[in-house]
Amino acid sequence: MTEPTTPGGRAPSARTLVIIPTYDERDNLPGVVERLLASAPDVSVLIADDNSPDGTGEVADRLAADDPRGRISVLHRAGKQGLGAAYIAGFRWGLERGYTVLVEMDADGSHPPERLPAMLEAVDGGADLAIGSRYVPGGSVVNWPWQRHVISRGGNIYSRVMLGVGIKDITAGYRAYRADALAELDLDSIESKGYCFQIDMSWRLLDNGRRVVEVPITFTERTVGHSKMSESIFREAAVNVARWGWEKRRAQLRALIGR
Ligand SMILES: Nc1nc2c(ncn2[C@@H]2O[C@H](COP(=O)(O)OP(=O)(O)OP(=O)(O)O)[C@@H](O)[C@H]2O)c(=O)[nH]1
Ligand SMILES: [Mg+2]
Repeated sequence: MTEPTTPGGRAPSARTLVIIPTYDERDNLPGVVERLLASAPDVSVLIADDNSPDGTGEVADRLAADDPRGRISVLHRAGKQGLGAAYIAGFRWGLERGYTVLVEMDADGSHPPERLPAMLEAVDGGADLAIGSRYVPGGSVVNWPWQRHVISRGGNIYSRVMLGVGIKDITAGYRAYRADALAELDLDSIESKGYCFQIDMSWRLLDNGRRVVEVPITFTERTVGHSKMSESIFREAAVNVARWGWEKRRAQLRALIGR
């Protein structure tokens, strides 16, 4: 197989930035960063902290200062503005600095850093977006009560039907993007805040004809800290997905009847 290369002739993942958004993750962040750099020693890390009240920002600064290879940077943001906004800021930071692959990873340990090499391999093999997926063969979820399974599975089926796409885990937040696929998006126009952001991003990439591949992961629910999932985040996803699906079908219908 001929592997796609960057202009310098290297594999796309040669310059990878892993963005970790944090809000009150003081006790989780050090372990995740340690596991990440053990699994993928050549990546750079950007911690995007929204001025966490629990002092995660200072923990991040310490991690950055202590890394002898200077692989860790910290983006201190003024206050809590949601996951989507933190990632958009991280994408911009990475694109400005010439990274060729940008990764989304939670700070709570749910996204196994040990699977990052497999995801980067998928990008090097031609994927524009590699999703760390719970719902393809080999993927799984550990430590969820049955209600969470129902909500997550239901959300994915709802999105698949509404949008008419084949991605099994479209709400997943563990992802590796090729920079050029991100660079062609209008990042200013992305307003999704919660996990709707993940659906929004997938939808935009597919609309641009980009290739999405799912890589199985074992997702483990956090054991420390608390969830930032809320009813408003849930509602945002439900309403937006219905709207995008409707707009797509209306456009298809218009094309069909020639107006
Ligand atoms: N910078 C920033 N990070 C956030 C914000 N909200 C959530 N995060 C981070 O985004 C990641 C995912 O958030 P979680 O609270 O774990 O959301 P979840 O995975 O749906 O819920 P859990 O069941 O608790 O795992 C974590 O690393 C959070 O710290 C925010 O407003 N700003
Ligand atoms: Mg989580």
